[in-house]
Amino acid sequence: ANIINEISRTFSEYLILPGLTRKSNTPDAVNLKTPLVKYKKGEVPKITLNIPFVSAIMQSVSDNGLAIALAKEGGLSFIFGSQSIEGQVKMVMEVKKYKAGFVESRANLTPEHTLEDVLALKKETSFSTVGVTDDGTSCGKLLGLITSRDYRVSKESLTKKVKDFMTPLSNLITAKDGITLNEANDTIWEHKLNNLPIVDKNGKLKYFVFRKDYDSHKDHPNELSDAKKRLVVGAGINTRDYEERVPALVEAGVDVLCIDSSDGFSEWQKDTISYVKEKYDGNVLIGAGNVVDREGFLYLAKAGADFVKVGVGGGSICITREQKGIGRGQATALIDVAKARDEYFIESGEYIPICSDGGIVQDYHITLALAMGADFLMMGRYFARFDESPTRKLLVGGNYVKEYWGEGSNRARNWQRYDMGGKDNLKFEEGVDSYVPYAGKLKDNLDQTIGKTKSTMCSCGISSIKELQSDAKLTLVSSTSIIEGGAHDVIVKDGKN
Ligand code: MZP
Repeated sequence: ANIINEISRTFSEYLILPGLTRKSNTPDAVNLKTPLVKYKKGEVPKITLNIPFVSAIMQSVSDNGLAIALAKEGGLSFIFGSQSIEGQVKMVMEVKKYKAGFVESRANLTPEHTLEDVLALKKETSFSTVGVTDDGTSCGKLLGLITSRDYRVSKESLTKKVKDFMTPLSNLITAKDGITLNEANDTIWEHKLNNLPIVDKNGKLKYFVFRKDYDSHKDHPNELSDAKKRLVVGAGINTRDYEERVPALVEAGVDVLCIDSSDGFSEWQKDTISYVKEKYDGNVLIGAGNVVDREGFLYLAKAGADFVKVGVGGGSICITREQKGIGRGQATALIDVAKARDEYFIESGEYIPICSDGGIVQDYHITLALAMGADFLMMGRYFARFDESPTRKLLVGGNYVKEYWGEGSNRARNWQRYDMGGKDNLKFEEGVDSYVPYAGKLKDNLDQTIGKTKSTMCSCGISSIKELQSDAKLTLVSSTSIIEGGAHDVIVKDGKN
């Protein structure tokens, strides 16, 4: 064997050194835009993310609900491919039909409000939607109004719907038909896509959330600027059924594909990329991976990948390293691949973005990954914790948690992701079925994470991801200095440490 003497390292083994913070280095001045797909020198990429985050191609992470929430914040989801082609197409279409260009506004309504009040409010605020029952009862008097349009619905159908959604109530979140049962903030359920009517535990209408047209495109969510005003969405594919899956996804309006595999340095991936590039004359975008070194990157780059994903075995639910003994510390893998990407750019004039996939635990790992050369990050555990992820919220040991399982677990049975060309079944597990701490709404958490990233960049006197990649100074840390980095030698009052 060829022995690489360099130690394989993870994010926690590094820290960032502060640089000169100029007065102009304010968080507002930090730009987190980043290319999603390759571009030629002097040109612009076909898709740019407003924030450098994509959600993992996993059943327990990326459905249409999370995809909409993340795209609205400027990121992108890859809808999981370990499902039927029809199921995946439906999810992509749900995202594409969501009309970007709406903001949500809340109007407080009590059961005492009359229909006239509601209509007056609608007129006054130019809200575009309002719900009214067929007999003209005001929504304020109605138990659990579900309509999200200006159409009328019968009381019976509403009552039935409400009953349907009330039944599974047992401190759980249940995603059903786009409705999420939500115990947080003492609400019982809310409409997942439009967040319209919110009722309290007794079924009384608490307030109504309306949607309103944007009047400006400032701070717009991640949507294609080609005038369609549709949110951007990706989809995971495999190297087996792509001749059927890809045309269906393209027809559904998917913006970018990604081959989902635990080990992407393979001829199967090359064939899949060639098929997509040839069939669509280079017009359909496709990322590939995962790889952990220069050779893997160059192989996929030359095969025509629009971006390359980096990481084997670093995912929070992943046991590939234990099961197969393959992988590489995420930091070392990323640094190696980023170097190859930069050299390839100089040689070929083609910049192929790289995505660091898996292993982000602390928010500061994000800044480290970007500094090490990642153009964007794929995260599973991070997004699985939020209301918008597709899994159940449970009360376990007195704490709220959400379910999160790996694609290589028996639960997901995504054998295509681990396929080595043999029979169609998963021979051994490469992932676990787990819980992650419930963390609330995606937007609230993302705002905080972005705030931290920008703050670190300001400390370094850096205002863009490109600068971070070229100018940040990183240092290795000893295990003793890791202890120094937390609260130490004090008795912390809340007793947690
Ligand atoms: P993390 O953000 O939870 O640390 O890692 C998410 C990544 O783990 C995914 O994007 C994917 O590459 C990888 N993954 C998904 N399922 C498994 C598995 O079952 C896995 N082993 O490793």
